[in-house]
Amino acid sequence: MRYVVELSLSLIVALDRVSYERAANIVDSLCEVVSGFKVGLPFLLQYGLSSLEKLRSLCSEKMWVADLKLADIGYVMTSIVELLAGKIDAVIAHAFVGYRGALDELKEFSQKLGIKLIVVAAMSHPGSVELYDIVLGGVAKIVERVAPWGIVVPATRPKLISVFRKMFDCQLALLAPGVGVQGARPGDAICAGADYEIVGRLIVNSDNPLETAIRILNEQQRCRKWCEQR
Ligand code: NUP
Repeated sequence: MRYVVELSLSLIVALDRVSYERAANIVDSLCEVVSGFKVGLPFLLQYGLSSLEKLRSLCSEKMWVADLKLADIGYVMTSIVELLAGKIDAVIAHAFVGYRGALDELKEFSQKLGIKLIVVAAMSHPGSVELYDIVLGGVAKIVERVAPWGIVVPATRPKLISVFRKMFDCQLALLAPGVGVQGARPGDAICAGADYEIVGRLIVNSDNPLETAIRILNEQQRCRKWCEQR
């Protein structure tokens, strides 16, 4: 894979509605060029935790994110994470449940297990502006208090990514979904300060996932250079 070694890998592939066989092919062929893979309820409810373990074994050196968007009391969120121990590297939770009795317990528990905590700071779909953006200050305070490994920010609204990047500087990783089908162009979120772009359907439903992934990485690289020169 010589033609990608020069590229920094800022891509996480979301495996949502995809057959196990296709997911396995994608994981196998993209392992070298991505930072990680993300699975959520569509995959886990259909194929189960044992399939996740099998899939992960095809590319265990990369980051595996469980996107369950946990939003519950601490006791329940930690019970869920306990079931994922050893099977994933990171877990996504919502911010709006707050710190005390929720994210405080989740942070402590996931840290003990060596699982990275990622908190949703704002979402990529249009309805996110109906609530998340209105309470941005409150969400930011919760994020600051939790001090997670990373936050989810919308690739569809790069200005918001820049706001969070300024707010948190280099203290957290910024992961941006919304590229492709949801409308954001590959590289735009990187330009705004995101560390990773999360891409699902654009790659998963393409005729040649590897080629598409490499095109996205090239685009990210081009944007990175262009942004640095601005
Ligand atoms: O705000 C968010 N938007 C979003 O799309 C937070 C997310 N975690 N996601 C996830 O990113 C979503 O659950 C899906 O797995 C992926 C985007 O998929 P696609 O639109 O690239 O197919």
